[in-house]
Amino acid sequence: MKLILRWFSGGDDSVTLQQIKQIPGIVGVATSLSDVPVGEVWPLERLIALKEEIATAGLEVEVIESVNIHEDIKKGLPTRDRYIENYIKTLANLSIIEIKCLCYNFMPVFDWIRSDLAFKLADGSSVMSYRQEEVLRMNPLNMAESMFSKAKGYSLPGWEEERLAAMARDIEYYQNVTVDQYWANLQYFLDAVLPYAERYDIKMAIHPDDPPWPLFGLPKVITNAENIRTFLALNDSPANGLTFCAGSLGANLDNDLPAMAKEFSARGRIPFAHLRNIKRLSAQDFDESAHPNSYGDLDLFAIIKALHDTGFDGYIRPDHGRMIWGEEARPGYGLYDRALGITYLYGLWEALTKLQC
Ligand SMILES: [Mn+2]
Repeated sequence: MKLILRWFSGGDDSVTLQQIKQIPGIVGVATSLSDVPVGEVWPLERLIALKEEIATAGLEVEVIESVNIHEDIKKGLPTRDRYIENYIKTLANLSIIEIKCLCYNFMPVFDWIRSDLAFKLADGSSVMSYRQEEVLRMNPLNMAESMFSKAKGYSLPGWEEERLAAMARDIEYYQNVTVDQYWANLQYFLDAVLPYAERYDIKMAIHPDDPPWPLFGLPKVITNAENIRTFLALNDSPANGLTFCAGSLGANLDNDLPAMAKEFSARGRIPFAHLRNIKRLSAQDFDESAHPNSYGDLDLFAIIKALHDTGFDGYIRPDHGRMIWGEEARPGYGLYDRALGITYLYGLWEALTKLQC
């Protein structure tokens, strides 16, 4: 098991590699080249420079998060083959800098959604929050504007500008795409890419839909245990895996996270885990919360135990954190609370390891 932190390259992060290196237990970062337009090949020379920059700080980079998937692939358009070809070329370049795991998602149009990126709690900390009614009230295009205006000038992962321009047209398009067609489009992508991922020794790790339910008539597929089984059955390659995001999957009350972690980790299909907690306010409303069990509704201990018991040897990151101690940073990605969160996870893992001996 390796503990890592997400870090945004190219001067787009308030947190430095040196600060990350000082957090106990952390061996590396998950990062990306977020300025490469979706669908284009990631240039090898830039990847080599990125790896060097991270290595100079004494850290590893074995996880990329994310290489986003062009909308034409998700729509199943004839033009998808060109973008899939580029994706495979990017995989080849990633293998040269020895990337072992690639997190991606297959969410149509929008990436993750929150109604507030800095919701104030009584203790003065702020968190990202989700209120279903507020999201439904917002015209989807207003939502993009609202996400940008609350991002404090930082780019938001998954909310790339070139993607937003076509948003209205895309939402319209998906109204006529059935869930079955959407699964077929995902399978087409997997069948094309996974043989190369295997050859390059890169585990593909799909991120669940966040939140894990349909919105604005858009198909959502990576939402619960049954759908994840369907996903894994689309292609049996050992490179076909899941980013087990506790916060995303945990927003659905019906998801039994420890059982899911156990099942999919035992099958060797969880190369990467995002472990964070949420406080549920109702079936479709929640606040992100501090990591320890008593601060949220998810049993992080039981989840990490399920991973530990099944011989998990992938990567874990604390995912998002609250904003505390007056920190100014990209929403969800400050230094302080993620450092607290990862130290908690590190402690749980150490205790489980010692109890086993
Ligand atoms: Mn996540």
